[in-house]
Amino acid sequence: MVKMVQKLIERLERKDWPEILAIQTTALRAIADYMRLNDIPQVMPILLSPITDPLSHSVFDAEIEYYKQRLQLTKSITVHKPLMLMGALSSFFCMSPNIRLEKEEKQHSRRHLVEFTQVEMEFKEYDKYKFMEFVEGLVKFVIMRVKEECKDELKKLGRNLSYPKERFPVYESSDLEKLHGVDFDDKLSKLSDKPFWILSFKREFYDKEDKQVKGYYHNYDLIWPEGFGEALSGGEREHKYEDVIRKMKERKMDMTPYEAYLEILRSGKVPSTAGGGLGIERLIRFLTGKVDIDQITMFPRKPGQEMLM
Ligand code: ASN
Repeated sequence: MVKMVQKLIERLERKDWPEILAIQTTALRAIADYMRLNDIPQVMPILLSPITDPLSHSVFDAEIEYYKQRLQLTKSITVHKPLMLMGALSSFFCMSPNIRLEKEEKQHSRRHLVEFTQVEMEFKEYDKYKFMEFVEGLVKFVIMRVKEECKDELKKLGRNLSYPKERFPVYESSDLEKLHGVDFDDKLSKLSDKPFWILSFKREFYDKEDKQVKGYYHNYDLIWPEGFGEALSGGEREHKYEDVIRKMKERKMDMTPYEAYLEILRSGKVPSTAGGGLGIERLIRFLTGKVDIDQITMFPRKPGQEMLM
């Protein structure tokens, strides 16, 4: 314990917090400005709900009981997002805190925290290409601002951040897997000097599967270059009741907690949408050039690690 406290003291006393936090402040302001310029309103996050993102990998549930109701701490608000576009809103963004009690095998990934925030975005009637174009604009805007406004901080951190001028390359996951094996995203990230997209991953029930080609998903990941790995994931959404039921059955999900959600879908009033979530801590790690995500958070929150504070 004494040793762990000593390490925490050393972390809190580190000299580079002003630079890291100046870059973070600039990036957060750039995100808000870009959204405002594009007329995209900000909604407040949801922290508790009977349902949350089931995720496509296994984590421990973070549940509480409140007046005999089981409520989950948010893993992501992805299931909620399309419902927020049923009325007059055509898009929104949200700084959404997520709790994912990851298994300890993720401890050394250098990009997983059990508590993090993502910029969630969702757009009515968008397809994947329109969404990807929007995100590229956002990423370029943020990098430009940080390069302009944080020259001294980047220099002090020894970070040579380059501005990606061209459109980001787009790859199919199946092609990359043939070339690089299962961890193709990390391998290509190490070989790349600009962000890139990967299309089609078999994932949660809510990402749209092609009507003709079974197993082809209209979803995407944005990957940071220089080995920083996954930046954003998202997709076009299943919004039709029958498709969602079918996919929940295929995934052998317990539908009981989803009763209200399914009833809303059954009304046929949920529009077709596309969206995604960009990890804030992963963005700051990339911008600051810190090897480990743990270096940009003051209090450690790594999978499987004891939290002191
Ligand atoms: N929020 C992401 C999305 O919009 C998914 C995720 O966080 N698992 O698709």
